[in-house]
Amino acid sequence: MGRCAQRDGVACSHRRSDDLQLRRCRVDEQLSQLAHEAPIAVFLEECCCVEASHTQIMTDTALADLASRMATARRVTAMTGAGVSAASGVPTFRGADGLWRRYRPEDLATPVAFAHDPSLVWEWYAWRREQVAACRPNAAHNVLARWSQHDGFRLITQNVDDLHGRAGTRGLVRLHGSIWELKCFKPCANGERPWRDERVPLPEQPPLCPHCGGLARPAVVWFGESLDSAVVDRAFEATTCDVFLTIGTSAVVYPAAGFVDEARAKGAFTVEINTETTPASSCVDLSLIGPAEEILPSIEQLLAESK
Ligand code: BJW
Ligand code: ZN
Repeated sequence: MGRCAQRDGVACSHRRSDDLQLRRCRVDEQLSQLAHEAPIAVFLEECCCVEASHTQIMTDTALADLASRMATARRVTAMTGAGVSAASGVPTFRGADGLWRRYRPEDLATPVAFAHDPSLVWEWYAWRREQVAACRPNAAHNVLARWSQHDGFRLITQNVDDLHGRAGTRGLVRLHGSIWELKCFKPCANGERPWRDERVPLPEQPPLCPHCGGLARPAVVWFGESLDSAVVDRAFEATTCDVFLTIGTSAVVYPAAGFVDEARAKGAFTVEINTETTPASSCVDLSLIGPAEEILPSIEQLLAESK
């Protein structure tokens, strides 16, 4: 018996075996875990060591259970990260093609880096603004935008691309700001409040503060900077809910990474949707391994059928 080559990680403890009965037992075991609400990982991509039909049963059961919880929940909160925009063509930060693979964050996403070389940092942001401008919201953004029309649904995002907004999301909590907003770097009295500028390219590089003529910066939250306290309060308040979904985030950047634990500690049923396992995977009640742009429409479909 060898380890599953495809997923030799925390969430996949399956062992390769020619013994079909053993494989069945493992699936049965996971199904019964689900019934008893123990943490469980469900792979929506085919796993080499579980028969496809069994993987499908696990997936269907997990999704049906989640949909029924969401249908009866008074409050549902979702928190998203860069993975939600991956299908739109926006690079993630830490994946194989992630932004941090080509640039060191400490070179680009800190106030010290900006003070040291504002032109370099603005070059990076100008490139990203150009890239995001050509992207459209995908099925994941669209499902979340439709859910946001219901009272009791909250969406917190770490993303700065504004694709949730463009999909029509209501009451969005943006933890890390927006690349479409600028503020004064100093900041001067009037330049502390961000202003919106969606021009691509910006007419001046680096752009200047219209109030004091000093350097303007992207109105995003860099490493070592505090998040807006009112925004954090809203996000924290949203962790009081019946179901909390953490979607497409590597769950390593705080304070965002702590919200799922906070929600679980307050009694929420916690769910992760991600193409890979993360530090959150072993802590949530249900870990759905697969693309958000496929899983969210499946959940939406099940919710519609349950009406
Ligand atoms: C899919 C998919 C598909 C792919 N479907 N899934 C030591 C311990 C604890 C904390 C700290 C510490 N040292 C310092 C800190 C604090 C620091 C921190 O957390 N650092 C950690 C890295 C350790 N945090 C801060 O500094 C924050 N401020 C703060 O805490 O203030 C108080 C304080 C200050 C100083 C010291 C201590 C406290 C500020 C954080 C700001 C983060 N800013 C950035 C840049 C924003 C601007 C910009 O974009 O340019 O925000 S960093 C970057 O990471 C960006 C993101 O919002 C954030 C999170 O990334 P995300 O969204 O999770 O993306 P990825 O790429 O990491 O993951 C994508 C995931 O999607 C992957 O898992 C894929 O598998 C998955 N995926 N396709 C579903 N189709
Ligand atoms: Zn200014």
